[in-house]
Amino acid sequence: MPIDATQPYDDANIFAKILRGDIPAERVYENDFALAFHDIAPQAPVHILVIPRGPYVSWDDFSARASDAEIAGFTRAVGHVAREHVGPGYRLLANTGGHGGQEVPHLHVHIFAGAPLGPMLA
Ligand code: IU
Repeated sequence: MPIDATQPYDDANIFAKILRGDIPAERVYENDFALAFHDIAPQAPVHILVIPRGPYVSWDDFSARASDAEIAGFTRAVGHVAREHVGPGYRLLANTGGHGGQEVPHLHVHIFAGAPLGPMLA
């Protein structure tokens, strides 16, 4: 069920639990501001999610409230994973809110790679 991207942050969400180490994830990379791990149901040969450590529901929320250091640290983490762990070429995606089809209410950027991906929208 897609979420409302304007809802308050709920720290019982599944990615908050991964960040706390309450449930496992196949971690790829982390820095002070972000964590990257393999998606549990990959939609490409390589499918990695990058999430900020801070409590942000969506891209809307993160871009409005996060500090410059958080935005820089998160962006650098996405870039690091894309450069070092995938390729050649990749796709970034941040589903946001209802029409965006966002399911998990903690901001995540999908990195898809590992094969030619074709056109984005059917
Ligand atoms: P979405 O952008 O909110 O639709 O993507 C959520 C993603 O989180 C989706 O690709 C799921 O497979 C993935 N995921 C996960 O990796 N681990 C989980 O425990 C759950 C969802 I729940």
